[in-house]
Formats: sequence, structure tokens, C-alpha cells
Amino acid sequence: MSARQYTHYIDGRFDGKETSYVDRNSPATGEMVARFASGEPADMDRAVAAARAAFDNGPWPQMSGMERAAMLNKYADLVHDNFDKLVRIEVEEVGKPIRFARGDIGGVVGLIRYAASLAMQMSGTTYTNLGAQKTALLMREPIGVVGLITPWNFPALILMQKVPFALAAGCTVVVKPSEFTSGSAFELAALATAAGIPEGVLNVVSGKGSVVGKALTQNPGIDFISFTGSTRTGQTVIEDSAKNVVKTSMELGGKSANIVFADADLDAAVDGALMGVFFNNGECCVSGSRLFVQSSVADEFVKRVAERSARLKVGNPFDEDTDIGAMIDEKHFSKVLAFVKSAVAEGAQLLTGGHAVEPSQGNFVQATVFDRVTPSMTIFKEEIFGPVLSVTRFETLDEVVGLANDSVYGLSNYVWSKNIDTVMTMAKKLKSGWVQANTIIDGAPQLPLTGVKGSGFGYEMGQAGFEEFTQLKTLFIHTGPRQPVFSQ
Ligand code: TXE
Repeated sequence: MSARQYTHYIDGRFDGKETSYVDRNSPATGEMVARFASGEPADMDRAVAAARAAFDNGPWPQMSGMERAAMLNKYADLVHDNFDKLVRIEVEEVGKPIRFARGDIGGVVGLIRYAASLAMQMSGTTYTNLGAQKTALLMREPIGVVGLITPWNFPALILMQKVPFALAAGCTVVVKPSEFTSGSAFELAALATAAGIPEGVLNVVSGKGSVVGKALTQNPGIDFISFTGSTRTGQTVIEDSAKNVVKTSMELGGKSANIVFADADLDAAVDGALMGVFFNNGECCVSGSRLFVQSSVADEFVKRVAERSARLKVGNPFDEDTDIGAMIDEKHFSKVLAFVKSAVAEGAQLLTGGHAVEPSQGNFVQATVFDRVTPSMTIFKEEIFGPVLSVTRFETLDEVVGLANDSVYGLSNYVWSKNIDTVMTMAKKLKSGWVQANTIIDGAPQLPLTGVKGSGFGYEMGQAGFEEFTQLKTLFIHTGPRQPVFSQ
């Protein structure tokens, strides 16, 4: 099998420029699967200039919402037609199980179709209550040229939580995908052009974050940066974009609580505990990686979670029945195993897993469950981003609220209870952008995702996510004779 090779996608075409490449080896087999152009700041400048010209002089922002929606729907059709190819790229480059990659690409199609509907509804507000002679219009306009920086864990899905919403609003876009997993961003950009979306509207420059990512955030031609990734890099992006006083949106890390009350549907909650931490190899910002179980049901519940975790199939991500694939790279694989070591050293009780899958070419970690985890332990506090579950027992609602909110992050939290009073009380007390009850890592294009505290700010998806890519211009109109303010 020959590796896919991509040059930058600028102004509606692959530029084909002679360049050096970042090689991508499959984390499951070690085999090279793709090569991405290793961009320089000058490549980013060309891409931003193309997006700037497409915004300032091109047809895209001038089109009616109906025209943009028609092209976005055509785009969704083309993504659907290329479903298997995109799934394969995600599995090869990320190492995620194929059934989860299928879910991602299905999600991409849904996101584009939903964003198309928003293009038709873009509108502002009219104030007619300002007095007989005064009217004000809040005119909603596209924010301009947007820079999108994305991570490796959901390369297509996270990208498309942003792109179609930006396009629906009439913005033009420059993407800096993760250097590990840039393939689907390139394919999705080429499909946009094939759908009739004009040249320069969607550009992709690959390469290192510290080089092309930085060149994007510091570029004066950018009006808005939407970033998903680690909290530390997010802080750098905020600092760099502040130089040009550019708005940012940050979707950062998480350490979410998955809370099981004794009155829950415990069968569903056991499955939810597994989904919470093993979905997408545990490489998921909204993982429910801290499991809290009410003491009266904890012994039996934790035993069932550990037994089922031990049976999960770890290995070839292309196998239909694989549950957990390969960690993204060796560095991350070692980091996950180092967290496991720290948990053992700090006194957590290892129930299952806790080691790599041997012998193997790839970065495979067994599904791991630790019981008796306390708030002072490293695995309680830090985002592991791997298949490692920590279990903590609790007695009362107030106690578990304190434990769940004891985190620098605030992205998502999950509650399992059949009692609506418990669910509503928890929803109000938990500090996070998302709360889900009796389900986990669920979503729909209509529902915004946002974080609080170290998990970031700004919205992705939904009407609120769409509005991030717009701004309001206030037009204040006086009609008829106007009383003079100065008598001289
Ligand atoms: O993230 P980075 P990485 C967490 C997770 C993971 C860790 C590191 O804990 O182990 O982050 O992952 C680009 N200016 N999450 O290394 O470094 C970079 O090239 C501009 C949580 O992937 O934050 C990539 O495209 N851009 C997260 C993107 O930023 C820069 C998902 C994210 O990279 C840059 C992934 C710079 N100076 C990891 N430096 C989530 N919330 O889902 C890097 N980049």
C-alpha cells in the first residue's frame, strides 16, 4: 500500500509545491500511511491571503443564504459519497476502531446539513420601541476570515463542528489540522471545491503547530481563531492572537465526572461507565474518566464494570469487533502508562488492565480500571486521554457535587438517576458546559458544546456555535425632523 501524500490546499487546489513532509505512521502497525506537507510561515501567509481575497472580493459572503445552503447540501452529499474513504483515513491515521470512525463521518454529514439550514435563517433584530422617530437594526454579518486549529482525536468531526458553521455564515476559512492526522482535512477541503464552494473559501495548510499554527494565530489577516486542543496550547494561541486583538474560541481539555446514584438503571449505567472512558480509545475531551458510584451499590457495580472492561477487545482498529484501538503515538502511549504507574504508586487499587498489550507493533493499552481513587491522586486530577478509569465512592449528593467540581476543568458531566429531582439538582450544581443524564457522550448538531474554567469558552455547534462566526452591526436610524442639541 502506498502512502497518501498531500501538499497544501490553497485557493481551490493542491499547490503541488516541492516541499518537505511530516510522515504519518499508523499507530496500530507502524507502517507509513500518509505524508503531509510540512508548512512554513510563507505557506500560511499565502493561504490567509487567498481566504482574505475570497472574503473581501469573492462571491461567497455576497451570496444569499439559500445559495450557500444549496452548496452546503451538495457538499454533504459528496461527503456521504466518500464515506468509506474518509472512514479509512480516520482509522489509519488515528488508530480508532472502525465503528467509531463510521460514527464520526456520519456525524460530519449531519453537521453540514444542519449548518445549511442555519445559512437560510441568518438574521438580526429590529428595535421599533425606541421612540416614534427612531429605529435600530442589529445586522448580523459574517465575522470574516477565520483560522481553525484542530487536534488529532476526531480529525474530521471536530473540524466539521466548525467549518460548515463558518461557511453558512459567509466566512472564509484557513485550517491548520493536527500534524498527525491531516488527511481528512485535505479530503474535505477538496470535496468543498467539488461541491461548487468557490476557490479560496476553504484552505488547509499542514505542518507543525509551533510553525504554521503560530503563523496563523499571529497573522493580521485573520478575524477569529477557533481552537480545539490542549489547555496549554490554547493559552499560547490566546496570547499570540491578542497581538492583533483577535477574538478566540477555546475548546480545551476535560476531566469529567460520571456520577451513578443508587436509584439509577444500573445496567445502563455500567454500559455508560465503559462508554464514558473507552470510547475513541479514551482519547476524548468529554470522556467520563472519573466514575463516582454511590456507596450502597458500589461493590457490585464496580465489579461489573471491571469484569466487562477486562473482556473488551483491544487491537486492530479495522476489526469490526475491536473496542479499543491504538494510542495516537509512542509519546502519548508512554504518557498514559506513566499515569497508570503513578496511580499504583499513590495507592489506587488496580482492578484490571494497567499495562500495554504485548507483544505488539502498535501503541495498545489494555482497558484499565482503578478503584479507591482519592482527590489527591494524580489520576483524579489530570486528563489522561487514554483508556484508564478512576473510581471514587460517595455517600451523599452534596459530597459528590463537591468531588465532581473539584477540577480545574469544566467541560462535561454525567448523571445516572431515575429521580428527576436528583437530575435537576445535579444539573444546576455541576460546573460544566454540558450535563447529560442517563446517557453519555451523546449529542446532536443542534446542541452547543462549551466549557467553563480550564476547559475554555465559546460555543461549537447549534445556533450559538453558528453565531460565533457572525457579528452584529448596529444601525441606528432617525427619521423626520431632529431637535437641535446645541442652540449656538
Ligand atoms: O494538542 P495540542 P496535542 C489534549 C490531550 C492530549 C494533549 C496534547 O490531553 O494528550 O492535549 O495533544 C496545534 N500555535 N487534547 O499535542 O498541542 C497543533 O499542531 C498554534 C485535548 O494534539 O494542543 C494541533 O493542530 N497552534 C483535546 C492543535 O494545535 C498550535 C484534543 C492541538 O495541539 C501550536 C486533543 C501553537 N503554538 C488533545 N502548538 C480536546 N479538547 O479534545 C500546537 N498547535
